[in-house]
Formats: sequence, structure tokens, C-alpha cells
Amino acid sequence: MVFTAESQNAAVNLVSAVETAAINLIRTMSHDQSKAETDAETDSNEDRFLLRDLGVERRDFMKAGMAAGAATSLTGCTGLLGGGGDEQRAASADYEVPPGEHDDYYAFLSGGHSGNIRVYGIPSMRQLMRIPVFHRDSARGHGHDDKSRAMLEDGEGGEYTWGDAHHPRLSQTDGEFDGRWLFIHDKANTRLARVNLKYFQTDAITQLPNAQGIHGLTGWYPDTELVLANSQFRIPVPNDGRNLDAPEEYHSVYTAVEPESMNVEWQVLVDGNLDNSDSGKNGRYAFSTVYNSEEGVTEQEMTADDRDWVIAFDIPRIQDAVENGEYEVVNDVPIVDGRQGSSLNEADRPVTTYIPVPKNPHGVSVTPDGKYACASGKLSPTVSVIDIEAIDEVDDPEDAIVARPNVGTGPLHTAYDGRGHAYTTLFIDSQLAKWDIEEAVEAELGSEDPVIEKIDCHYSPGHCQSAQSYSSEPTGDWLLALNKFSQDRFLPTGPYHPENDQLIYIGDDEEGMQLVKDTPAYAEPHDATIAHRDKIDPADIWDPDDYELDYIESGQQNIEREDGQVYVEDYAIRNQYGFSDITVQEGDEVTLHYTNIETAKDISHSVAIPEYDINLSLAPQETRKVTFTADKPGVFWMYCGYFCSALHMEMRSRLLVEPEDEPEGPDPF
Ligand code: RUQ
Ligand code: CUA
Ligand code: CA
Repeated sequence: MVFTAESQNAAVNLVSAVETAAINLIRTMSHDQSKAETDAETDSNEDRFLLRDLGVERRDFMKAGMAAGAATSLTGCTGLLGGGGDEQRAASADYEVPPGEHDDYYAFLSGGHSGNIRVYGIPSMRQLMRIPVFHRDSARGHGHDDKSRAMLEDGEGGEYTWGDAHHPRLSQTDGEFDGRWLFIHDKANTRLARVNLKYFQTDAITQLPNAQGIHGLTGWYPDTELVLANSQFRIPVPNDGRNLDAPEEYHSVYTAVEPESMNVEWQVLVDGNLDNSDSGKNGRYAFSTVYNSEEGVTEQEMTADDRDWVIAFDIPRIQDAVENGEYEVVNDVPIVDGRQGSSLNEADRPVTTYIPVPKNPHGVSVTPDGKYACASGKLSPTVSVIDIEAIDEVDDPEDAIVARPNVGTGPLHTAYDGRGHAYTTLFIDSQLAKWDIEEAVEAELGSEDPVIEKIDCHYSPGHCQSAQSYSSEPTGDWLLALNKFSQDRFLPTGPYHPENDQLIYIGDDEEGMQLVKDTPAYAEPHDATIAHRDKIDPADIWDPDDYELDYIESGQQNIEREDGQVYVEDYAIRNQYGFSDITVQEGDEVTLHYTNIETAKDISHSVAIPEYDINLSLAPQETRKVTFTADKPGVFWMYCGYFCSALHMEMRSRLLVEPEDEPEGPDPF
């Protein structure tokens, strides 16, 4: 079954024409929303005629607005795409988790440009916790103690103040979530972070060289031997000022990081630029979509061609190349040439295989049985289904594509239920399409027949993620649609609207999909990983063996002074610190090294210092330290930020900073 442009059915062509018209239309008008709205109401615009001639209704025009991602024409769209209301409220009653009861699943949602991870319970959609990753967070003291501050400062740009976290991935052993780590990337400042799931705490951040705009992320499965990260933006390699305005000399790389050491092991240089990524299940291929095979720098250039690619990375073959010295070293990282013309791709077993797919694909995900990699079309209403085993057998990589169902407009991401169904978000249609994978393989390319059912989403879903879909054992009951717009779904909160994460029950094939809950989300979850609670085993309190700092017992408090350096060792317990005051001199470098010696769970304390911008947060049995310069003389009440007991308000001690020069003037009081 070879896919050609001609073999697309009429529906596909029609929608493609709509897309093209829509993109052209939005291009000319995206600067001027009121003009766009006016034109939507009149027939005076040339492109509008084109849309009408194609038999496209207003609804499609609204969809066209979504197609170009512009802020045009969104108002008015809600009435057309509507839904919600009483039926859903009735359905949700069946899925309430009563007060005091626990959820079945953890959902880890990325926080987008908030830079964090949010932990939800499913099906309640209660937000259980936030895990700060790429930004300072005072409640959890992230970026407020020496270790986490160093993590945030370690980047090439010094201390970055934010990150853009998209694709959370749990570590797996033998294809199953092992509850050890969660990995998340920072698109903004090109980093990879590791969250320790014993403590729900970020424990490592690595800057990735030779890359920019780290986007797609996956482990190399079944055992997460590597974490694999896509670079979306093409840049000169190295990016040191050379080839500034020579885009043909820019490159995108696929980066492999060893999860234990967080060491950058190798990179693969590719043609085009990488978007999303997923790994096969058997330790061989990993896949990335490429939407800019044109290697353009403008939107027009990036959408010029009819075809882009899915790249299949042969990881063992790449590792052979690294072992054989077939690389160039840039910024201490071996870079293997995986471009189409590379000599490494002449051999029988190429390092990279470029599989042509319709223009500008977005998500790619591998089915739970490891058989297929499904690339969502974005600008094509189809999903391209790659038979992973066939990649080694076919002469023409395009022949590895065994299905291409027409699922609807703007397909972005695909998740699975383990019963042979796939669920694809339709950004432009504001829907989720459920389709049958094997039926798609049987059907003609471009056929709508494999689509079983669609459900409205509110509005414009980006990712969808079903329970344990990324592992080889999806549970097939719950699915999250992470919608980019909430529009009219919640009480208005001013010009910034929350996103809307919708919980959909997918466990009953006969009844069909059921929308169960709307949940407003602070900008901006892109993706999620959902794991059964049995897969995650968090600690109640810290085990001091898990950190390097000394544990400070009650009675062991101590102050050392030497050459302008003051090292304080102290402890916190309800409702006091070991020292009721600490005296230092103006200009001293002060280190506070504190242990929370509580053994009861849920009793956290902190050491907050007014006007010194310090909040050392301490979970039970945790030890942390913070270093600062005592550059302001005076009295500073160190206090506990957690309401830890009835005498919490009394839990404070004094930092006395002796002035360098005697204060002048009489006491006014
Ligand atoms: S990618 S939906 Cu990072 Cu689709 Cu956001
Ligand atoms: Cu400790 Cu409040
Ligand atoms: Ca393209």
C-alpha cells in the first residue's frame, strides 16, 4: 500500500483545500481581529468566496481560525461547537470520589510556561500537588536552598527564571511504569529535568548543548536506558555566532541523556526540525515527527511542501556509530550525522530512516503492543500508521505506512486504550475521534470508515492522554483531553482564561465516550502521564540516607565562625528552632543548615527570613541549607511558614545582624 497524493479521497482534498484557504486567509488578517470578524460576516473577501465555493459553512470558517492558530474569530465559536450542560453533570455524579477517599490514578500534567508539574487525582481531578521544576517556588522552597538554586543556576544563561514544560514521561522497566522518575524538558531554556517520585521533588536539571527549543521527549523503552529529546529550533552547531544568517547551515539534533547520571551521551544531527517523539517498545526504534523538512525560517517556507517526515532512529545502530568513533564532538558531545545523505545511512542498517508523511505532522505515539507508530497529521486530517517491523523490510520507507484513516481536522495527538482503539485530538474540529487501529490497516488510505465515534471537546484539544497509554499496559478507562481554550466554560476571570482539562470515560465501548468533568487549568498543560496508584510509591517522610547533608539532631545545634563566614547547624520542631537567636556581622556569609526533626507525617516547617528573600522549606526528616550574605543590619525574625501547630505563630527566632558602622542619631522613641 503506497500512499500518493492522488490516493487521498475527495474528502481529504476538500479539507486540505479548506486548510490552505484558511491559512492564507489568516495570514492576511491575523494582525487585525476586528477585520477578520467583519470579513467573516460578509462575502466581500476573496478567500471567503473560496471557502464558500468549497461548500464550507461558517463552522468551518471558525475552524479555519483554529487552523492558523491565530487569535482571530474565536468569539462566536462557542455557540457552534457547544455542548456540556446537564447531561454531563448527570454523568459526572457516577465518577465522584467522596471526601476522604482516594483516587485510582495519579495524573502528572506538565505546566507549560509555568514551568512546573501538576499532580492530579483521577477521576476526581483534584489537584494533589504541584512539583516546581524550572522556576523558583517558595511554598516548596525550590530555588530557595543551595542545592535547588544551583540546579536552576546551572544553565548556560545563569539563573533562568522560567521554563516551558511540555511532555512529562515516567520511567519504565520492562514496559511498565516503575514509579522511579518523571522526566520533563524545558523548551524555553533547553534543559532536561528529573523528578524523583519517592519525594515528588526535582532532583536534577541538565542543560542540553547544541540544541534549542527542546520539545518532544520520550524514554527509550522498554527500560528507559536513555531519555531522548527533540530539538525543535534549527541553529548553527555550535551556536557561537557563526553562520548567523545562513539558515541552510542550521541544524536540529536528537539528544540522548543517561537517566541515572543525567549525562548527555550523544546527539544525532538530522535534516529538518524535530517536533514530537515516542519510543518503540522493544529497544530498537524511536520516532520523531518533522514538520519543517523544508528547513524554512518563515511559516510560509515551513508549510511549502506537501510532505514532511517521521524519522525512525535506530538507537542500537546509533550507539554502534558512537562506539566506532563515527562522530564529530561539539561542546563535548559526540554528534552522529543522521542526515539523509550521511555515509552512515548508506549501509544496510541506516542510523535514521526518513518516512514521508503528509505536510506538517505533529504528535507521534507508539501503540501499546509496539506494532505501530501513529503520526497525527495536523495540516492533514489523517493519521499515518507506520508498521514498525516493516521499516526493515521495505525498500521505500513510505511503504511502511500501512494505514491512514481520515479522522477529522487538525489531528494533533493520539492515545490508546489497549483494546485496539486509538483516540486522536482534533484541534480544529474541537473533537476527539475514536478509531479502530486494525480496521484502519484494512481500510483504504484516507478512509473515514475506521472512525467509530467522535465527542466534542471544549475547546481545541492539544494532547489527549489515556491512563497508562505511554506504557505497554494501558488500562482503558480514563482519558484526559487537554484543551487549549475554555471560552465560556467557567466563570470569567478577565482577559486571561484558564485552559480546560476534560476527563472522558472511555471504558465502555457500547455506551461510547462520556465527558465526565471540566477542570480549569492554569497555563498550560500540554501533555500528561497517567499512572495507576499502585505504580507510584511516595515516601511519607524523608529518609536521611537519601541526602548528603548531615542530619542535625536536637541538642546538636552549633555555630562556627571563621573569616566572615558563619555556618549554622540547627533543627526545627514544633514550635521552635534550636537557637532562639543567631548573631552575625553585617557582610558575613551565612549558611543555615537545618533539619526538620519531626517524624510525624505532614508536619513541615520552614525557615523564612524577612527582607532576605529566604524560605528554607523542610518536610519531615528533611535537611537543607541556604547561603546568603547578611548585608542588611538589624533584627530579622526568622519564622516558620507552615501552620504547623497551635503555637505556630510562636515558632520564630531572631537573626541579629550587627552593623558595620554604628547607627547615627538619637533613638526617636
Ligand atoms: S505539544 S499540545 Cu508540546 Cu502538541 Cu503541546
Ligand atoms: Cu513550624 Cu509553623
Ligand atoms: Ca512542512
